[in-house]
Amino acid sequence: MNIFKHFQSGLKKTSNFLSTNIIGALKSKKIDQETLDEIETILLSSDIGLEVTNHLIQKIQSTKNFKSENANSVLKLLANELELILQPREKPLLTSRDYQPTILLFIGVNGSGKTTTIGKLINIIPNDKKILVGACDTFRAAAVDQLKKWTKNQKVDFHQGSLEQDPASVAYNVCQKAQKEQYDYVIIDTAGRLSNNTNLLNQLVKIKSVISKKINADNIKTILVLDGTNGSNMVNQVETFGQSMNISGLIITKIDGTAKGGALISVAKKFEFPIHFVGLGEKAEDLHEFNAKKFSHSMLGIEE
Ligand SMILES: Nc1nc2c(ncn2[C@@H]2O[C@H](COP(=O)(O)OP(=O)(O)OP(=O)(O)O)[C@@H](O)[C@H]2O)c(=O)[nH]1
Ligand SMILES: [Mg+2]
Repeated sequence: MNIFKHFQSGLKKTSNFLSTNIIGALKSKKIDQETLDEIETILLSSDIGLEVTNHLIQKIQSTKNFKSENANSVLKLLANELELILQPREKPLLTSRDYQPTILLFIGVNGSGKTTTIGKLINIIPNDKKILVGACDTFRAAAVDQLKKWTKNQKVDFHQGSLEQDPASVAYNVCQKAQKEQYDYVIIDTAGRLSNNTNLLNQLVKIKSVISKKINADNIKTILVLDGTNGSNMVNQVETFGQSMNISGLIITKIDGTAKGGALISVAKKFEFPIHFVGLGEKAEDLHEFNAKKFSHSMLGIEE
């Protein structure tokens, strides 16, 4: 399957919702105020957000000569506009300039997809890179096992502490090992489930501060993983984590599980953080580098 097909299939729920309803709204009608109102409601229902929705409606309004049979040109116009908004968020997570070791610290709320995304990412990093995965979710044995399983399948090295060991001390040991044994990438998984947000954030701040004692801040990338099915709640999560942690970029998962894929656009509009990857399914091959064109066009169910 080519990459565009992966995006199309991952965004099927959103594109079915958007294209079916927009085509329906345009059927046998000129584009009058009633049609525009209908399209506005559809766009808002996909969590695209008010600001972007208003912008899109204005664009449709200012483009004359749309006839009733021209639903496809409306969808194309919307896709092109969304692509322009998303374009600045494209930025690869890994670059040829990455230092040895580069630390990828994964953070995010419980169940957002951190551990699964790390498993998928290992699959993508070129084979000539030496990778060490550190399990800093020391609160649950199952969390360590879940991560270990991904690394075993893909032959990368794995470091775990003892159960309930301070996650920050595990992170410290992982960084020490990586420096000594010259790893290219260190991927650190953290727990999302703590008794409350303050505890979670304090824990993450501590992990990062301990890592910073060993590794230059420029070589630490803090990746916030967001669950795409959380819709506009993702915006709150970026704000909350952003207050305590210096976020380098985002990964948005479970796009395949929602008809509200438009929420990614709200996030892209509100924050300048790069969106490195999107999760389009549960399997190892379902993590894809974020691509504005493929995302926007697949979202509206049209060819590139
Ligand atoms: N459909 C789909 N499911 C996903 C995707 N990414 C993760 N999941 C599923 O989401 C669930 C939670 O994922 P985890 O990776 O365990 O989440 P986590 O952030 O590590 O959770 P905690 O360790 O509890 O903080 C699992 O069942 C994953 O298979 C995705 O892109 N698509
Ligand atoms: Mg986990």
